Amino acid sequence: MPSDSRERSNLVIVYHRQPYEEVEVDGKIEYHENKSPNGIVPTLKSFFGRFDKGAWVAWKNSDDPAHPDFERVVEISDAYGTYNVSRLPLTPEQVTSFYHVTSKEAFWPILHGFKERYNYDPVDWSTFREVNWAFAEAAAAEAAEGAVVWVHDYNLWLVPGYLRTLRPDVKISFFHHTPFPGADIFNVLPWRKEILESLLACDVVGFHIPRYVNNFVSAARSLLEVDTQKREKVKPELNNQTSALSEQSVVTELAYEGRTVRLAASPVGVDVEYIENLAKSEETATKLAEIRENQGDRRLILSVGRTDYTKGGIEQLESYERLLENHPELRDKIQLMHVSVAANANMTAYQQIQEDLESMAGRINGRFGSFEWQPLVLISRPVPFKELVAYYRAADVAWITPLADGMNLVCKEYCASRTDGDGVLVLSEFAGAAVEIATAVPTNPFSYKSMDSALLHALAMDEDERRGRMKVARDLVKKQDVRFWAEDQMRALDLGSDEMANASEPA
Ligand code: GDG
Repeated sequence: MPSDSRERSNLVIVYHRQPYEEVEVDGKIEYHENKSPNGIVPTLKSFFGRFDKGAWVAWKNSDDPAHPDFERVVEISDAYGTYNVSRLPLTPEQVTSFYHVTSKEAFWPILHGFKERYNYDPVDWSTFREVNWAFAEAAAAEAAEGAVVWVHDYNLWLVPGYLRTLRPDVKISFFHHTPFPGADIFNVLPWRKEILESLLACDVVGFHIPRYVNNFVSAARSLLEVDTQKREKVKPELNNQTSALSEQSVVTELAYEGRTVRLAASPVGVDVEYIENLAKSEETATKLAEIRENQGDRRLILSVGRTDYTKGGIEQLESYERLLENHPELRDKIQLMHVSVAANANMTAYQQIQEDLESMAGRINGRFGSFEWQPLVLISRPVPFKELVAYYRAADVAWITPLADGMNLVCKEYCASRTDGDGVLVLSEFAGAAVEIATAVPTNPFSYKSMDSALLHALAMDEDERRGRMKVARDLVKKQDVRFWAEDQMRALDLGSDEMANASEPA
């Protein structure tokens, strides 16, 4: 335990994004709540209310981390209470190396099953270790005796192992927002054993869906002496039988080196209440009327996602081009709005996709468009979330076709926005959400035939069927919302290894 007298926290969240926005007012920095309350950050913050004291660890750029020109730890008070934010100073070089290179160029393709895109050469493993160690130290410095430390995502894979060494007393939970591949793919990473050993230092390792849990077990089993202690039948809400990602049973407990590690599949959801309120607002109604007036009788197909090869944007535009070519009757009757926003614009892999999307969009519009009709609208700038909700409401079809996606929240936002009960969701079988939303029209983005026919099916669907499917999808999305996810992960912790060990010991 650290020796200074600062109050320690019972819940420490370690997440790369800062939980507030820094705004300069009259030359002074003020910390404001994030402008858009959409996303998981507000849900995570809402958990601070349940603990005596909370803390958040994130990084902040600094040219001289030994002497940062900002306070390392600040106390923030907002609607969620008062909590500490520990800002870990990292140089731009450290950020590039640990985040943009190691995490995005080496880990990301492997996590999503793209072995051929894996780039090992530029990885500086010692920097990755050093940054993860610094995160672990920052978390250890905030944690009270026996605190819960909740770590998020693969860029912090080594944090649990380091933290266990620094603070054997804390409970560690780690959540993966991406898919987790099986041993055949995961083991491409030369640091596989070190990563798995770190994850097995957790009390709980969390994933979106049972497939990723079982894949993790396959990777762990391939290299380490782990025993399956418990396996359970997958609950129906996570077992859409037609999905390529379905599993019948899932491992829920592993034993490793005398400890129990709980594995939990909890799908991240969206803030349905917030989205529904937006969807019903005056502002949305005005925007919706405007969109509909522009659309006239044309059907709107909407696709939203980050510019990333995993999201399948290129394959989608290829399908759209084929449809316009093979079905002349659709020309002038449909329009595709493809929102593809670059989150890592400075990375070569993403620049290439952006260029390819632009050139395909130009070709499609050039081949089929007219002065009166633009078949495809490509949007590369972020659309404000309120406006996005109006487009969700206007879209006859949401066409969400990633090649691989941990969960995919866009499809859930679409369902949550459809308070009118209409709209068709076409969803890739390779999005985690496909094991939940059984009434979406499934599509396989690796198959031309499946891609083209799913969209045709959606466009031709009658209103009764659309409403029937949307009702089931909305009920599910409402039930398994963002709070459900966080509660589920917390529940797994309550039954974590410490309690298990105590429970099995004679009093
Ligand atoms: C990772 C995993 C997992 C997109 N364009 C705009 C915009 N967005 C917002 C959406 C949605 C979010 O971005 C995207 O979330 P996804 O879940 O679809 O995808 P990732 O960013 O890849 O997230 C994923 C997730 O983590 C959670 O665990 O589901 O599988 O890859 O919220 O609305 N928002 C606005 N304008 C845009 O133009 N305002």
